[in-house]
Amino acid sequence: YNVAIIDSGSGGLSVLNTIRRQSPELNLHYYADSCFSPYGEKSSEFLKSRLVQIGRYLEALSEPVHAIVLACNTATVEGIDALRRAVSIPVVGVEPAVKPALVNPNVSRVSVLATPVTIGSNRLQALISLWKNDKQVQLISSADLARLIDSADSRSESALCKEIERICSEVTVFRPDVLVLACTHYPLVRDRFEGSLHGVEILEPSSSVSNQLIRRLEQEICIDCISDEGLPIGGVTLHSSGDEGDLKSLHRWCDDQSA
Ligand code: DGN
Repeated sequence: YNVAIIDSGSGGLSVLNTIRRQSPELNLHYYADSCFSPYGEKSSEFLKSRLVQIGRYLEALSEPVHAIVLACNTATVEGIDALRRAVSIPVVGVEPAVKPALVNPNVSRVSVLATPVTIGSNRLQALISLWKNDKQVQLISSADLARLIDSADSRSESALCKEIERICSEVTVFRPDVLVLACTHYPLVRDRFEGSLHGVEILEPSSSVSNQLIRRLEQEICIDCISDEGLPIGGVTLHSSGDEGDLKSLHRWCDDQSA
């Protein structure tokens, strides 16, 4: 079975790596919209029209795609409905791991880190209001972090370190129990957050997205995706709206380098 995964750049590879670990038999197509990344401050109209175009491109691949994972919080907030209307296959979006953080009785303070679009979205606000009760929530937005993770050059490495330092000092002042990474790019540098934020649990949604994908595939096309021994190992194909260099730099975030 073929599944396509979309993100503005490399972020969705955090979701791809988890899907691949949980369901190695799936054949995965990864689409990075590198030519138009980052998505973090793009208009809603622009994101919708990009997603519709990408959805049509993926549906027209010579191997039929059975489901799409929109592995980008920003694009899910702005355009998942437009993408669902444009294609005839199931589309699974990504939801920030706010609920699992807030329903935990041992947690009283939660920081949420995301792009400006996600932080300002009604969807995130609604999720927080639904589960907040008497808990304290800190919202931190970064306009640059996703772009810096996408960039491979050494100049952006020092800017990346600075931005992570800025975020970690804001988080440290708030003293949360949990940090929710609400942009799929951020788990790719999870170890850097862990290195600076001792005692703060870090949550990200890639396992829930992967489980939701399997449920949708089972419901919609009546297949049994749960790995059986002897099933073939699927492959990964990388697609990008950018150039060769963008495709090369995506490789470094794939857990399985043969992708
Ligand atoms: N990975 C995207 C997300 O989850 O929001 C990042 C968007 C971007 O391009 N800034």
